[in-house]
Amino acid sequence: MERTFLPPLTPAIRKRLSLGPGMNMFAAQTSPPGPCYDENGNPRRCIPDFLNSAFGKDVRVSSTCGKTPSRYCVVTEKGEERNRNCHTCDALDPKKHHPPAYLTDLNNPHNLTCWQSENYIQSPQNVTLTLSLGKTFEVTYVSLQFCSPRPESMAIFKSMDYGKTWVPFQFYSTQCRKMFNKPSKASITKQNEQEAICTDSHTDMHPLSGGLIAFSTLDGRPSAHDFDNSPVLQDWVTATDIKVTFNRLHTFGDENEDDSELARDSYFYAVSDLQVGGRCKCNGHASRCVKDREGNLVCECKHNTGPGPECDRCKPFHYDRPWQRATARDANECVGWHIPTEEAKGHIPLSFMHLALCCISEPCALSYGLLAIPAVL
Ligand SMILES: [Ca+2]
Repeated sequence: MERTFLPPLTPAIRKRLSLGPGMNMFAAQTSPPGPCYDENGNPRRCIPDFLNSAFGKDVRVSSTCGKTPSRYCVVTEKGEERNRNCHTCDALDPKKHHPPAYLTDLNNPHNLTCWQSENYIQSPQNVTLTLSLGKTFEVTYVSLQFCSPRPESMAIFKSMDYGKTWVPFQFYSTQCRKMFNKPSKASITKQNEQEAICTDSHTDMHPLSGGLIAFSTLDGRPSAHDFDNSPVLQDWVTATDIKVTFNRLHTFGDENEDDSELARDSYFYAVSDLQVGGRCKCNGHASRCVKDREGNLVCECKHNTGPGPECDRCKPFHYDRPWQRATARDANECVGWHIPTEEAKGHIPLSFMHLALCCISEPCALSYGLLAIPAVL
């Protein structure tokens, strides 16, 4: 966690640092009105809107039906009776294709569009969906709505380094121990709240269509109610990429019987909607994310923070108090260089830049017991 190396400054000192007349080398920036400043121009925590960050994004999938036109069959049940209605998946026919784009398109409940895998990719083979968010987000939930039955086993992973490394977020399985070597009823404590657990809920084969899996990243984690002060959970919800693996299909156990081809054509993964709910991560110092010149998503940093995609540093010449994430109680604005007062001097980090600037100013240099370098340099 990037926190203070020094005791935080008192409000009285902060006020002097920002507003001391004639003491600020860099005039305080005009505080525009908006979510990051109150009506008096004082900084306050601001956060981007909550959104489905998967919407409209490309998802890389390891298997999609219809590369060559293929049969698939949808199972329905009426009492004891089981029916299979067969159709064709054809990637080249817009009326019969089920492309990955259908995972993140507009989700209209009256006209569901479903991505669909090839048939019977059964354990130990799996099917993966990988989504790059294009920036760090604080992820609140990951949800999938199924057109097929839900998987018998699946896992959700996150990356914090744009897909180089992955850590598990959550496992689902009717056999947690066998599939993922995890207990199925683990409790979350303060000691393990940054660990993925396995659950056997939401793993039933029924409903055969329309089932939902929704993983809430903070649900049941003890420090969630004090998120501002939990670097562990702040880290836990941070992600640049999300990956879902479908590890094992549910079946009726008929895939090895006489009519096994028909049975196998009935088992596949199909999903109508993948959502990743969260906020662009800006550490409380921006109210929105925008595209930069290169087309990358970046925070629109306020409070004298940035540049940087997450407002995770103070902007140049504003290092007079250590960078901190904004909280509900304190915006932790970065403060510009100034000539220290007697009161504040003991609390201020003497950075190299600070010292360099200070030494061309005689009063400042003297305050540190130094000789000023002539300004002509
Ligand atoms: Ca869809």
